[in-house]
Amino acid sequence: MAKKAFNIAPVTMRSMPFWCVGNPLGDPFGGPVLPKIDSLQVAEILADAAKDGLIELTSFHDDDLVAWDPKKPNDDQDKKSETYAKLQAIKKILDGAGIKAHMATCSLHGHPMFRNGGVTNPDPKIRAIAKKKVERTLRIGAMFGAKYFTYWVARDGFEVPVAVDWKNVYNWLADGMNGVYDYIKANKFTSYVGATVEPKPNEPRGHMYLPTSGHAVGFICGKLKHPEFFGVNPELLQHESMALLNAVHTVGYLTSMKKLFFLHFGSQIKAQFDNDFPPLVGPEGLKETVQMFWALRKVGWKGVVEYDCHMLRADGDPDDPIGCRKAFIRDCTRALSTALLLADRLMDLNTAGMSGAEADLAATALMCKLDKKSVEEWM
Ligand code: XUL
Ligand code: MN
Repeated sequence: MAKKAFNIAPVTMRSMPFWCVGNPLGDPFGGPVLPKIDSLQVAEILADAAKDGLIELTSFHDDDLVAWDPKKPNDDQDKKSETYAKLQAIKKILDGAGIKAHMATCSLHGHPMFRNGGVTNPDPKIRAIAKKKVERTLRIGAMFGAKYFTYWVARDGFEVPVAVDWKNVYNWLADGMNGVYDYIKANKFTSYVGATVEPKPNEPRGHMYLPTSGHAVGFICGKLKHPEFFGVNPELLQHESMALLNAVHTVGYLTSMKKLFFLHFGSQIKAQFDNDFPPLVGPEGLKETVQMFWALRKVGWKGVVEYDCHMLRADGDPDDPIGCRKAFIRDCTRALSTALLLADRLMDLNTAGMSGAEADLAATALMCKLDKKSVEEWM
């Protein structure tokens, strides 16, 4: 019997990006634990996960699929190129497993030429190259039927405030985003229903130009020519927790502003570097994660949850680099279902007449299925 399509409120579909599966688990203090695998192998792993009913969608950076050569900005359009052949081969694998592309994002962080920014680079020549790279990514996204283009702040940021051209920097950023809209429309790329900003407070830069969801919404509404086309994909718990913000607050704000387009999902220790722990993994965040899904259901939001995390470096198994990657996908989906089940227990929460402390304890008791009597017996 065919497995029922996944759709458990508020999550309509689950997406696993290429870069999370391909991640070889290096960090600033040690090299990769796993061999880097080719994008065709990543596609095969994703295809197996889809066949096992664990995911429905995927996403990618341009560089996750095919190499980029700035001297060949249009190689994706050349049907005789290696790039074109590889993109088609990846597409065949994904199509065969019924995996659709959720979003495409442009890597403006990997190449050293973008070390001082992509679309906000003070050098107009680098900004022009970044624009071409974004356009190539938009074409690749269209080839895969991507619904969103995502801009995450990447290296658009600074360490030295007095070195920033504050008069122009947000105009350059707006030019970059307006260019995305114009290119999609000029080329009639109908798969795109919108574009998103993914805010992050720091890392890789000391400070990034759109550090929080609040900054992103203000920028979209205040500076872009087509604010209705743009929304936010916050990365929760990670990016907002790095700035000590709360995920329930973030989704409450973004849904109220009608700007929550989809979620990036993982786990995080507050105020640390971007942990990108798998969802619910790590010492913190169970309550916040569950209450985030509770809040999303309460406000009636429905949408895609995209894992954006990697397996713990300690869990990487160099002797089984494919198997541990498959286990990682299963763990992410198991964690999401765990959070959704726990959030479901909160739906009957009625805090009328309770103090704040009573409401919080009642929510925890409900989440943990503890009845009042058993708790009182242990008091
Ligand atoms: C970085 C991050 C990115 C974006 C896509 O912290 O989250 O992976 O989601 O580039
Ligand atoms: Mn992300």
